[in-house]
Amino acid sequence: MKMTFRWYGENSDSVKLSQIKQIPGMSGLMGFLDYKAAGEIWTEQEIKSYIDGVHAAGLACEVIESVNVHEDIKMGLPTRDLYIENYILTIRSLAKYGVKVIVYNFMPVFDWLRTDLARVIPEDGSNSLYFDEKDLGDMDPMEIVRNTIENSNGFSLPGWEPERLGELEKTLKQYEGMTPDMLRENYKYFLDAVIPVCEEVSVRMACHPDDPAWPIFGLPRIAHSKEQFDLICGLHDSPANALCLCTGSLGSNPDNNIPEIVRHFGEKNRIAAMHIRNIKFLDGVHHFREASHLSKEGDLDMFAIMKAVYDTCPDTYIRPDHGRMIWDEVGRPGYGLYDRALGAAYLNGLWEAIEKTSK
Ligand code: DNO
Repeated sequence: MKMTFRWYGENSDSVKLSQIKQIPGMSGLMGFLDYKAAGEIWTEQEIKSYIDGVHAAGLACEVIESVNVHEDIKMGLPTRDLYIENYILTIRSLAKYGVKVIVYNFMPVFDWLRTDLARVIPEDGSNSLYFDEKDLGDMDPMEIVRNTIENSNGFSLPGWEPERLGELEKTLKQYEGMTPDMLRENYKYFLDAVIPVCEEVSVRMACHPDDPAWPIFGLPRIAHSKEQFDLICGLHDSPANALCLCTGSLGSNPDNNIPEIVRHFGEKNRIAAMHIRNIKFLDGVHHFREASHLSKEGDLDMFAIMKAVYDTCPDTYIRPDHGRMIWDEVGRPGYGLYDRALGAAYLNGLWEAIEKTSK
C-alpha cells in the first residue's frame, strides 16, 4: 500500500507540501492541476513544473486525480474525438513524468454532491460534509451549485468551478432522454480510444464512483454498485481499465458491502487506487454525514476494508479521503490538513497491525 495525500497546488491549497511531508508514512501525492478545465490539454511544461515541485518536497507523484472528461465525450457528440485526442496527449505527457495512475470519473455534469459543506457534529463541535435528500426537495440544480460555491471558503471545488455555472442549464437539457445504456456506450467509445494508449505507456485509468451512490436530478449515472463496475470493467477488458475505489462514495448506499467489493475487484486486479473514508448514516433514506476515519465513529468497518486491501491489492495507492474540519482549521471543505493526517495515521496503524498479525 502506498499512502498518499490529495494536494491542489501551491496557489489553491491551504495545506503546504512541507506539512504533508511531515505526516508519518506519507509516500506522495494524488496530485491535481486545479486550474485546468475539462477537455483542456495538460501541457508538458505545466506537468513538469508541478511534479518537480512535489519531488523537491521529497514526495512522489505517481497518481494524478481529476483529469476531467469533457461532457461532449459523455454525451457522445461529434466533437468528442477532439477532446479524446486532447485526453490522450495528456496521458502521454503525464506518463513521461512518471505518473502511473489517473483518477477520473464518468458522472454526467456533477462530480460529488452534498447539501451542506460544514454541518456541525453536535457530539464534538467539529464539522463535516453532509447530505440529506430532503434538503434537495425544492432546490433546482443551479441553486445547489450556487450554494456549494458560496460555502466553500473561497476555494474552488472539483467539478464545481464557477465558470461552469453558465453552461449548466444548457448541459442539463442536453442530457434529457439519455439512458444509462447510452451513457455506457459513450463510455466504451472513450475507453476503446484511451486504454490502448495507457497500456503502451504503462498508465492505469482509475474510475471514481458516483458520489452519492445513486442517480441525481434525473441524470443517468452508471458507476455506483458492484454490478455496474463489473459492466465498466467489461467495456474494455484490461488491467489499465481500473477503479479508484472510494469507500465513502460507494458506501453512501448501505447496500454496497465495501470490503466485499474491494475483494471482488482486488482479486481481478482492477483496483488502481483507493480513497478511504467513513460515513455515518442518519435517520431516513439518503441521509448521511462524513465521519472521522475511525470505524466506531461511522458505519464502515475500516479494519475489514484495510484487510481486504491487504489480501487482494496490497500494492495499491490509497489516500485518506475527506476529513472533518477540526481544531478551528480553515480550508477547503473535506480537504484540511488535521483530520486527514489523523486518518492517515489511523490507516497506517491498521496496516501495521494487519501486516504483523498476518505473518
Ligand atoms: C471528491 C473527490 C472527487 C474525485 C473525482 C475524480 O472529493 O474524491 O472529486 O477526485 O471524482 O475525478
